[in-house]
Amino acid sequence: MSKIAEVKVLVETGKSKKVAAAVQEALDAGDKAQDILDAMIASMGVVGDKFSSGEIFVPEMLIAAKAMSKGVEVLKPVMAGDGSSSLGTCIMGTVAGDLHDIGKNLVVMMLESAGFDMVDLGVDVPADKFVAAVKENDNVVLVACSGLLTTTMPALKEAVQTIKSAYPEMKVIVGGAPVTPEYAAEIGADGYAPDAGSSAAKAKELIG
Ligand code: B1M
Repeated sequence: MSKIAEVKVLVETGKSKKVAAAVQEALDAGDKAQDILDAMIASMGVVGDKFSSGEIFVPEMLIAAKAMSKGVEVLKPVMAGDGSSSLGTCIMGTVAGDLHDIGKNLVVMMLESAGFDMVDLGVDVPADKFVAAVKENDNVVLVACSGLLTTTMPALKEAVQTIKSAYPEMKVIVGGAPVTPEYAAEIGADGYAPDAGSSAAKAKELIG
């Protein structure tokens, strides 16, 4: 089995103690960080499908998520830039009622490597907390909101609208599996990105 295939199985089966070493071995064997990341994201898709079909339950999803996070930690220094240039501060969080953080963490990593100073508010972030963070931090040029559940799409809308009503000129980017470009536009976001990689280019474009 290739090292990447091994990483994929370890994430799918939630072997968090073994994932970091396997990711490091894949890197040492010459596999690209992006390919390893793509394999882990695909694993989470498999985990989600198994959850949908009733084959596994929330605890197994959680264990797989922990395993993926261990793998991402190893990739982080490899994928991150030198962070020497600052494009300004970006506030990021997963919206209220939503506990999914892997996608958010990947976006944080990519925006950081693109040159943003990231303030990560974590998960389950109420709309007002985004606004407070804009107020409390220097040189905020962007707010990034992540939402993974169809049930938290209204919270995403509330976050965007609350930020925009407090700071009409503030650029807001949104994303997450159920979010579409059309929905992003409908709720008043300035930008949308389908994945962490494209979020960096979109964020830079937004702050112009
Ligand atoms: Co949950 N979960 N989950 N879950 N979970 C999903 C999302 C689900 C699709 C699974 C399924 O049913 N197939 C489903 C949502 C269905 C829906 O609403 N359409 C679901 C459900 C139903 C639930 C619960 C309700 C289950 C329950 O309790 N009955 C519950 C809700 C809890 C809550 O949030 N209140 C729940 C709980 C959990 C765990 C806590 C157990 C765990 C999360 C742990 C954690 O994050 N630390 C979990 C997990 C692991 C998943 C799956 C399996 C994996 C999520 C993930 O990390 N994917 C997921 C199934 C799936 O994704 N296929 C599922 C990998 C990650 C890299 O992708 O987050 O999509 P993603 O991020 C992508 C893009 O979306 C984008 O970039 C990333 C890729 O580069 N992106 C952005 C994300 N944010 C962005 C922001 C941007 C731009 C791009 O700009 C700002």
